[in-house]
Amino acid sequence: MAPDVWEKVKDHPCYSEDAHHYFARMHVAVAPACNIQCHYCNRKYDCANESRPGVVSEKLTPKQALRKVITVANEVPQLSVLGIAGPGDACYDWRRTRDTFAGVSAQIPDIKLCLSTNGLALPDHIDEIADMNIDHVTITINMVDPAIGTAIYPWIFYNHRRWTGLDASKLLHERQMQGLEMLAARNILVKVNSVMIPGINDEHLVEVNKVVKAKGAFLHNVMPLISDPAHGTHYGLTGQRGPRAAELQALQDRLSDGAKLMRHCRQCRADAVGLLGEDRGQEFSLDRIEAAPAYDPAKRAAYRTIIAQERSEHMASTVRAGDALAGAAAPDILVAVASKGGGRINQHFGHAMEFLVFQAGAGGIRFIGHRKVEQYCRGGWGDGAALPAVLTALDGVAAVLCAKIGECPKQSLADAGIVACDNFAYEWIEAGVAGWYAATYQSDHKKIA
Ligand code: CLF
Ligand code: SF4
Repeated sequence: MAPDVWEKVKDHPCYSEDAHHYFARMHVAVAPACNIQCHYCNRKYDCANESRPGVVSEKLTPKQALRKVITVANEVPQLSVLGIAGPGDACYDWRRTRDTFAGVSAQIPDIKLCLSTNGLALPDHIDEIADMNIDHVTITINMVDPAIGTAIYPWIFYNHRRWTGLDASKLLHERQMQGLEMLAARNILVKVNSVMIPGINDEHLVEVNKVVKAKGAFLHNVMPLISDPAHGTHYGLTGQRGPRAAELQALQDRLSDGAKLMRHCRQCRADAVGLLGEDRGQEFSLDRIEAAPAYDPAKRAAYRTIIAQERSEHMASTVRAGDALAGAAAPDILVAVASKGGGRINQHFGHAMEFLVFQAGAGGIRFIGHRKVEQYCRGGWGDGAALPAVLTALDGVAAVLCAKIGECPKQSLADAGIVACDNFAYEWIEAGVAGWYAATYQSDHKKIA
């Protein structure tokens, strides 16, 4: 990767898979107005482009957002990115987006600014985006064929009127492509999010991937449709299903030659705070934070110094672990890892709300995604009723590596053909995966660290 690009992505938890072990993002819901309707969205809930459905606890004014960002920056040293990601559209509700970013970057100049948009209003704001040093823009592009768009977008609002049918999808498509090209021409990194909707655009996303890559997208993030009648969306109410984990993975594997793929997306809430996969938003509601906090850069600066050293050790360990497996005469298997960040196997099985899944084999070790689960341990006791769902989520996984696991869940996993192992507690993830793999499949295994 070119050094100037690495400089932009190395601390961004979404644009760099490695960074997501160490750095956190926060979203502020300041731009509630939207200029299109997606069949997967009900705006009483978070923007499905960038979040899992769930009510946004608070919509904020730019001033309230600044208060919240300063508080989080003082309390969460991992914070590196401020994102505006719904509900609503950051470019359509531009004045609020611009005022929020301007206020925050005046106080915290090193924070990265990141916005997410459906793209319709994007071309109108490219120069301001460039002037504000916004290096990261996500456009949700679900189709490059407007005929397919008619099954996703019932209407758009553009040029003071509402458009429907093919006309609406054509306009949206043209504006998305125009915005993508304009950003790429200014060396602003564009991530394209696509919602995978089985039977509607799943096959078509192969073409989307090719087109957005050709137009300069840096990263492509294919996210599964989340569809539930309780969310009140058109798809939810009409029975449109989302893809299964295996379908998503199969599509991602087919796209691996196209635009670089993001596989660690957590479909965050639009008011999420913390590392990807954790959400500390409730700790920072307006009623819990000071009226006029002053920014103190000390904690973030100290964290960065420590993490730079940790990260280089982690990277060296990852290379060694991959080398150790290279050419292994054993099968490709999936290993799930319980981690609460920092790149280590450092979470108890019962505390995990998700597992990171790695493929290990002759090709080395490759992160392929995460599986969300219900937390098994509830304040000191195991919730046996949660285990079947955990086992379902771990379908296809050969082993679970964690910091600690009790005999009861260990036996349940064994009965399902999954080995649970805490021998690699607190090791780097890849070293632990390689160590377990070698001990299991390679008779002449050696310690890999
Ligand atoms: Fe937020 Fe999006 Fe910026 Fe990240 S999220 S605006 S690029 S800072 Fe990240 Fe969350 Fe996935 Fe989005 S994990 S939903 S990709
Ligand atoms: Fe909802 Fe976002 Fe689509 Fe607007 S762009 S309808 S807020 S998912």
